[in-house]
Amino acid sequence: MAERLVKYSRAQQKDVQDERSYDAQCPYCSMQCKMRVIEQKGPSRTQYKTIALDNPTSEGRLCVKGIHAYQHAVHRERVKQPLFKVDGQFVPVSWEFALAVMKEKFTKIQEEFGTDAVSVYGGGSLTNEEAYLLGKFARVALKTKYIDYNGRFCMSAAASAANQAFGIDRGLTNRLDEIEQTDCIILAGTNIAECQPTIMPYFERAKENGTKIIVIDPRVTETSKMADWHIQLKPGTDAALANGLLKLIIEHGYIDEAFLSERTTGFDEVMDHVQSMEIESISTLTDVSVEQLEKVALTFGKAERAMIFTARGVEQQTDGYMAVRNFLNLLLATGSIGKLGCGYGAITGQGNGQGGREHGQKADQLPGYRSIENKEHRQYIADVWGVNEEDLPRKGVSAYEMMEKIHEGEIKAMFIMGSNPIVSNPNATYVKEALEKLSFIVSVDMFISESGKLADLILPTTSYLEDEGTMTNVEGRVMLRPASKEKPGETKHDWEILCEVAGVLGKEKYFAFHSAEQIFDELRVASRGGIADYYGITYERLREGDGIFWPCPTTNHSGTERLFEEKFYHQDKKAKLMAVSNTPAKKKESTSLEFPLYLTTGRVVAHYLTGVQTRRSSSLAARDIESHIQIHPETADKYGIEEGRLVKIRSERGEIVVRSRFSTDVRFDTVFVPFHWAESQNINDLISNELDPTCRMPGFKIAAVHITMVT
Ligand SMILES: Nc1nc2c(c(=O)[nH]1)N[C@H]1C(S)=C(S)[C@@H](COP(=O)(O)OP(=O)(O)OC[C@H]3O[C@@H](n4cnc5c(=O)[nH]c(N)nc54)[C@H](O)[C@@H]3O)O[C@H]1N2
Ligand SMILES: Nc1nc2c(c(=O)[nH]1)N[C@H]1C(S)=C(S)[C@@H](COP(=O)(O)OP(=O)(O)OC[C@H]3O[C@@H](n4cnc5c(=O)[nH]c(N)nc54)[C@H](O)[C@@H]3O)O[C@H]1N2
Ligand code: SF4
Ligand SMILES: [Mo]
Repeated sequence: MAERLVKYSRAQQKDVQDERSYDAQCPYCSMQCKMRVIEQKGPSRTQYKTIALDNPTSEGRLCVKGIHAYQHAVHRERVKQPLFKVDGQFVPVSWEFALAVMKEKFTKIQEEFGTDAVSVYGGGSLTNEEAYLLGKFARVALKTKYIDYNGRFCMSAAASAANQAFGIDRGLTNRLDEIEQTDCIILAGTNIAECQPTIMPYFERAKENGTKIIVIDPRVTETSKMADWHIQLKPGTDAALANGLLKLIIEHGYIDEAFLSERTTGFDEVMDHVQSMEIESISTLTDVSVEQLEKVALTFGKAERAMIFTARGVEQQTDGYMAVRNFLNLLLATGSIGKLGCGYGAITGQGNGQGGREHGQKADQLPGYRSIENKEHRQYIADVWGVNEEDLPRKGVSAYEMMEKIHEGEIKAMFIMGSNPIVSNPNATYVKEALEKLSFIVSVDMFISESGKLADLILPTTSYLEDEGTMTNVEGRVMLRPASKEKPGETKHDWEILCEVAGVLGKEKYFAFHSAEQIFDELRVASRGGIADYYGITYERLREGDGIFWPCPTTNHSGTERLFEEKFYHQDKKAKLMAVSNTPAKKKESTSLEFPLYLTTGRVVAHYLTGVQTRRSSSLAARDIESHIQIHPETADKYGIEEGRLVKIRSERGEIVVRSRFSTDVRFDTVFVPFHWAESQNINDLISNELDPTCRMPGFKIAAVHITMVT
């Protein structure tokens, strides 16, 4: 689709004295739709318009969030000067003062309690350059092992499953346009219609071509409405469901024996495991009839080409890693990978959720998806950074576990860049208490978020319209986000802030960068030879084209669009299957007399994550001004709840109050609450602290709750 023309009325034209346009990428989800924001200054007011720009991923589309994204960027509540808390109140201070405070605090705390007493908490909205620099900042400037980021709550289950099964973790193994060339698609726990709206036409075109679509979700959603089969399973039972499908596929002889023997290991064990199971007991566990399981298994098994996509519904569980592994078993057993129209997609969430998990923000990771516990990897990165290998810290702990380390007294300070932990972590009351215990918090943000309110120092950063850098989108395509709007007030880019703080800590020589491109050039070298190899990608190439898929090892390599055509990334070049239990070793929370309903949490189309940005957008806030509980009318009736009334939801951890919204789209035994609101509507006050033992993902998608109407 070409750029759309913007039409103005005559009155509007008269009012416009100065018009400027800024090309950018949407600050929200992983589609990274390209856009142009047009600013028109008149004598009485400034108005903005957003138009879509063409590119091969979003094909010139924007969703409602993208269209209105400028509203938070130009919002009057943007922080434009460093703020320092004095007697409980934030007062504006100079950058010199802010830097001096950080120097003093970090130095004192580290002298007294050791270098690990200062922690770093990052985010998937940061550009690749900033995510890379934040990892380097933690290891070289602060020398702390405690760094992790919000992607732990997002991509960690899918990432660890793909790493173990394939030896590499790139969200999509194929270009998006291959979706139109497949015969059958499973969408498990993903509500793309609300969460990546501009991806929908790929699936709609597939459907027009006759592709069968199977959606697995306990709720009817805008996504499930396009399905041929909607499996409305009981929350938390995806691992068992995949076992049922595997069992039936094996029984009907739909497995690809040649592929299994040449390109994989572990199938025999999976076969023995699922053959020992009763399909009826899987049906009872998942609450999906044997007939439905049969129909889906036949549709998937018969398809010549098939794809599976998972997202947080499957992954944000305390057995998320296992559940994803089982969907990968299904894909591998049928040989549906490494070929046209065959592949896997973990639909990445945040704008740079892909790049953000490759360059070293993770507790156990160095750039290029290297391991911080691997001697060779450590040596390589130490050489790139010009430091001694022995001086690099070892691995730390996951995001939520850092909160536990605060309670245990090991962590005394936190440097937060691009996250709002007290709203997005599970067991939120405990997390808030953790932040309150810290002796020093810095929040680098565009706004004073709920977590920012607890900070001692707020450092004002730039928005997507102002900050240039690369983002790796849902496809694994690295794209250059241009930014042309001048920085408002005294804001600085995240990367500039990191360089300046490192400078006052005496580490300026390791952070002597003057542009995002210079940082990217170091990142290229740091990633060279690693799994996520960006060496061949340059700003020049990105400026000229439509982005490049990693791995891209040399500057004349055209990028890797489809993975696994010849090999998987394990040493033996084979993919690994693994037997998965129907239920995790440690049982998930289940309903009881006291807590009779399942709570699941997620998103609505108009709001983004903890809502710090979208709640400040008047057009988006107008669509959903507050949180709600989606509840079946019959369930509501049973618990004496009326439509549109305030409902108290209680779990073992806490309680919140939100308004009821009746809907037959949700199961009788389940309620759904979005997580975009804070304080008395913070649903994470109800979520447990149990983590997946492999990837440390919390179980955001399941809790047992009790509900009552607030009279
Ligand atoms: N509008 C909007 N878009 C976004 C975001 C946003 O906040 N708002 N956030 C972005 C980010 S960071 C992410 S990670 C993605 C998330 O994208 P998604 O994972 O698609 O979004 P969710 O709403 O969290 O969950 C998806 C679905 O999982 C279902 N579900 C719940 N429990 C289960 C279960 O046990 N099994 C199965 N199979 N399904 C279950 C829910 O009913 C829900 O419809 O979206 C990105 N896009
Ligand atoms: N119950 C429940 N909880 C969940 C989830 C769920 O489905 N259910 N989903 C989880 C998932 S998938 C995710 S990704 C997390 C997200 O959790 P968070 O990281 O807490 O979410 P955000 O709202 O994106 O917080 C980002 C903060 O950074 C700021 N910001 C945005 N862009 C930038 C930038 O470029 N630089 C800087 N310095 N700051 C920036 C924003 O203003 C905001 O204050 O939440 C998780 N929590
Ligand atoms: S939120 Fe996602 S789909 Fe919507 S405009 Fe932004 S990048 Fe595109
Ligand atoms: Mo996410």
